[in-house]
Amino acid sequence: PRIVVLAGGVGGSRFVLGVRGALRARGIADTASALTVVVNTGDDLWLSGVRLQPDVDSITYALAGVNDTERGWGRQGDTERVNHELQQWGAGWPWFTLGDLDLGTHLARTGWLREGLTPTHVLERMSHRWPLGARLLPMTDSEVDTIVVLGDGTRLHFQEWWTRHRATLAPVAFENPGVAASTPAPGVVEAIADADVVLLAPSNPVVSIGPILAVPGVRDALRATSAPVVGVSPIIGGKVVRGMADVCLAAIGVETSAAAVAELYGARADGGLLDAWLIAEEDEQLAAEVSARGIRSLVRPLWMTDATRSAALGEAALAAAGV
Ligand code: GDP
Ligand code: FO1
Ligand code: CA
Repeated sequence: PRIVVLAGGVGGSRFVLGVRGALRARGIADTASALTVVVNTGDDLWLSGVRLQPDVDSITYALAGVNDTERGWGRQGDTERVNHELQQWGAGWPWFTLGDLDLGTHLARTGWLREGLTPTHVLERMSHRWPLGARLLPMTDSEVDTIVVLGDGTRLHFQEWWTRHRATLAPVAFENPGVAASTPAPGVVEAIADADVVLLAPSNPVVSIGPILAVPGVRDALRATSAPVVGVSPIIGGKVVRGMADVCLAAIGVETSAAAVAELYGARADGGLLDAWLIAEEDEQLAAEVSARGIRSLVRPLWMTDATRSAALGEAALAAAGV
């Protein structure tokens, strides 16, 4: 089957690993031909002269098996010698760590961008080092870094809000300057149109899936595809599993519940995106509410705590689409 996954960083990479695992369990060896991942680039940033793509790197490292699973970002066993030097110079941000191995990625990427390669081409090039078993596409080749707007009008880069302030400053809006003039990266619309199933990973609906959907043309492609669109809830038992997605949801007036996120994405029959929505066993009581909104709801184990459970979730999402 041809599968497209829309994904952010940690939740996205766990889920993509699960889908790849499900394909392998079905005996599909060439998973890269079957699995396309459209990755959020809304948390990207320039820092100390290099371009960072946190969600792109989280997924790349996770598929390669070289990610730091405890922190949820960066490379396993990384060191911080260069970061220490940068801090001594007063360069970069004191609350933001650039690991030595991770910096190698940023330098390679930035060099290629400077040579004129697009982010799509850079990611294609970076997909050759390890057998990732998936084709990765950035959502767009434009820079559309997320800006967080506070109640007093202060505007700060998403990374400062998220890592320095740990989402403790109440946001009133998330903006992606330039997104209205952006276009989907080459291959994104085509992949969605040609898919047998489109999966919305259990990623942050506001700052991971939100920016992807904000790229003009993506929503239309999702609405137009003949493939079923199946989402997986990032909320389990009324809680974000990890991270601060609840603060993001509150800022846009959405409750932290599996049903409210389904409503945010909307029923396809009703001008929204979803044909089906996977909710956790802990949220079984919400199934009727979701179904009443015209979204087929399926109760499944949603914890991606190990490779076996993640693959089972990947299989459940594919099965929900009948593929
Ligand atoms: P980020 O870009 O690193 O913030 O990661 P994502 O946006 O891809 O995913 C973050 C979201 O993943 C969190 O808000 C959680 O709600 C969700 N998440 C993390 N682990 C799990 C899990 O095991 N199961 C489910 N259903 N959601 C998860
Ligand atoms: N998150 C942190 O909490 N602290 C950091 O110092 C940090 C550094 C970092 C460097 C590269 C990278 O790709 C990601 C990094 N992250 C860090 C994670 C990142 O800020 C966010 O978790 C994501 O952007 C949210 O999806
Ligand atoms: Ca992210």
